[in-house]
Amino acid sequence: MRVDIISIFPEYFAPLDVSLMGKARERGILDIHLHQLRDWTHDVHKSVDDTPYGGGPGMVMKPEVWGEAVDAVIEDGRAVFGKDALPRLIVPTPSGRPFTQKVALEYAEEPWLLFAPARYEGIDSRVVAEYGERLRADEVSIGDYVLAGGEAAVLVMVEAVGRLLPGVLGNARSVADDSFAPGAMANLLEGPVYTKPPVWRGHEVPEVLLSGHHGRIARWRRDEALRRTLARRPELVARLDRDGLDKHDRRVIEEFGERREERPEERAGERPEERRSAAASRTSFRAAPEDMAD
Ligand code: JD8
Repeated sequence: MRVDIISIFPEYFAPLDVSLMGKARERGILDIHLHQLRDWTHDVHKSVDDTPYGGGPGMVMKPEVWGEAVDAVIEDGRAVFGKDALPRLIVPTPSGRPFTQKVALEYAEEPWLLFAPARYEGIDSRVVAEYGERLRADEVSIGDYVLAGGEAAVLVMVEAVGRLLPGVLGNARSVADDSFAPGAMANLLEGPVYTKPPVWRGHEVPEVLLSGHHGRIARWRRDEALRRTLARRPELVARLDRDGLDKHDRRVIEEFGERREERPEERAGERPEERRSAAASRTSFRAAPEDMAD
């Protein structure tokens, strides 16, 4: 996969030289090109921003500079992909569509991504409009908090996509096991993990994990993942497809609800919306009569 990144802080992407992404580049699986946006300015101050039309705080990034930069980088890539090739343009912005594991899996199928991280108040909106007529241009957000610029979001997305590329992750872990990945544990949070020693500062590793009984271990891990998801992300449980839940799952969800009712102190740190949605997820999973059999 080819990845181009245009930024006024290309040095921000030094982390892509190390660890998993660094190895993916060494192996030629990931081909990352960094570009300094100011290389497409023509004034002595290398200006990339100007005051916002309509007034208001801050500065907006100039369309002409981004236009020249994106056009030049597309020409670069066409030397590799062919004269009509076009990248998928990805513009991080707090007002973008959520970047999710599903979007990461989609991007991992692309041969060529072009990231346009901005600064200031963002890029003149005509740039995305202009390129949106010629290629797939996505405005995406990595989360409901405000960053100072798009670079950190690009780092997040390149790692989330890069680790999905064939040959990047050792076989120690397959992406199929990821939280939020399609499949059995889809949309369940990872459960707790442990390694040696069996006792640390008086804290013991759960006995079942030392039992060697793979069936019980798998069951325990699923239960823990369910409980953690119910406690921290009940809206994800509500999204679980009911047919993917077995009788035991439904009982775990039921008991979680009961325990909450019995021990409201457990809910001490719980935010009202968590309380409400936990209640919601419980009712929608009220155990079916056949579950209560034994
Ligand atoms: C790109 C400029 C800063 C944003 C005025 C603060 C993504 N999840 C996310 N949070 N924030 C961003 C993000 C913030 C950015 C830019 C992405 C470019 N800023 C601006 C508007 C308000 N400042 C993001 N993805």
